[in-house]
Amino acid sequence: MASMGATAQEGPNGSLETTLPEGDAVSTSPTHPLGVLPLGNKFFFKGTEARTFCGTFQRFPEEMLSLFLEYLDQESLRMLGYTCRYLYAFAYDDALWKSLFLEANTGRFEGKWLGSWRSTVLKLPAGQKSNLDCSNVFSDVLHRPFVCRYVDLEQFASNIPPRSQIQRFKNISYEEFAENLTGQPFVLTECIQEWPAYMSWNLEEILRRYGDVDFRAEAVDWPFSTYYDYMNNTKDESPLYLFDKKFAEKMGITVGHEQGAAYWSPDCFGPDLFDALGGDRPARRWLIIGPEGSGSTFHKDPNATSAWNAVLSGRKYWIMFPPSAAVPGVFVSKDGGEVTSPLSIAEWLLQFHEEARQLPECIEGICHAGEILHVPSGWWHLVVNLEAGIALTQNFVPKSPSCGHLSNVLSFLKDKPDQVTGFRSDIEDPYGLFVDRLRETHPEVLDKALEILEKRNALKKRTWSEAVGESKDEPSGGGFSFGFGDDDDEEIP
Ligand SMILES: O=C(O)CCC(=O)C(=O)O
Ligand SMILES: [Fe+2]
Repeated sequence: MASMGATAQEGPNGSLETTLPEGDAVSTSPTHPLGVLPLGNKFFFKGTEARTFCGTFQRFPEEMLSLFLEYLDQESLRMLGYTCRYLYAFAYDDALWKSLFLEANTGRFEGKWLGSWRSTVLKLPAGQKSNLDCSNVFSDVLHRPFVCRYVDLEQFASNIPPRSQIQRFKNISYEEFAENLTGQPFVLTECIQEWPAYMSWNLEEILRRYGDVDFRAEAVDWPFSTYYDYMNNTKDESPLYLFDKKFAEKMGITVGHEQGAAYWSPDCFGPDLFDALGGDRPARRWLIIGPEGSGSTFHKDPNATSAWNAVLSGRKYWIMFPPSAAVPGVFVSKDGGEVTSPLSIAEWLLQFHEEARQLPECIEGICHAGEILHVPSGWWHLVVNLEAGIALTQNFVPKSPSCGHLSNVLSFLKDKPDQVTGFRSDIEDPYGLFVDRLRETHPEVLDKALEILEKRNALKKRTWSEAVGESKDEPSGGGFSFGFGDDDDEEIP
């Protein structure tokens, strides 16, 4: 981490300044708004540390102090902050105010974004800045998010080794996709140029036409005009990301090949087998808008679906790994249900990018405006916006001769019902429903996918029997079946 390698020097006005070792991962960033410095700087400091004056709180390690403050309400947090400089710096931490905002504003937010969560919660006049100098506060807890906020993202997106460069094609046919590419990430560079959405949407145009429309951004619903103010004036380390699945209805647009549609799924991706579910299908499309530095931490897409992600404006850096890879810094529960990546995007990039790039399975690339990227089912991906921008994404179940992707989805719906997402709550058995509908619409495809599943299960049982030294004829008793944690280990693309 940069903050750890930082050293202190006397600045021109006698104050301490942070200088970073040459080649460090951080750009020349502005100083922390309160002047807080990384913890290590205290060893070079000759004056009296602010921490000395915070009474009993001195006994708390800084991580614990910050956790404690999460339990305070607005008024207590504000008042505690006025007791001394050290606590002021901690109580000023905008992540705490973001939580307070989210607790207090569960419905539609009618107020104005005032430049920080603290100012917005306390309704402080925009532009009012604290002039309390906290340059004798030394804290990695407070300084690290600030360093991450100003990290130069371009360094991670450049010098991609040729062997891990994502494949790029101008355009491809459905046959090429279905036969060879359903299991490969790739970028298409000339495929969405005809979309009216690509030709006419930009942030200002969306503001002009849909400024009053509420969009979902993580846990909040904000009119686009408020989100626009936010994205143009936020210092959040992990900016709130607009991710809305009802955008088409809200914007009054149509999607598909009919006259007047704003965009359509490129022909090369072929049919989506979830269409067999008609109105009972799970959520499939999202509008994504965010500032530079926003993005998605490592995940696999829902229900073992594949996806495409089209950049209408801005630029996205993608780093991807195949389903069975162990991604550095990402911890997965045994059933694959819980992904723990306790780090923000910038923290992950700073700590693990170099190591991840060494792995032979690593795939990386930049998707520019006008390009579309394919995410095969089960692939891990982290995505960061190198510039503010707009994207459209759609998840689907590709139809391919091998039927491997359909079998992945069927096995996910059947074996991981607690991880299935996006279906209406009244649909109790998504697996059963999907099988019934496929039997009506695509019987041969269904049979082939079920056959693959059977073979896969038999292979698992055999592997288990061999592992515990049983012969094939003497399976382990009691109908016990062994799960390998993640079915994707044996993904058949
Ligand atoms: O554009 C992005 O941030 C990526 C979105 C994504 O991975 C998803 O929708 O699953
Ligand atoms: Fe995704």
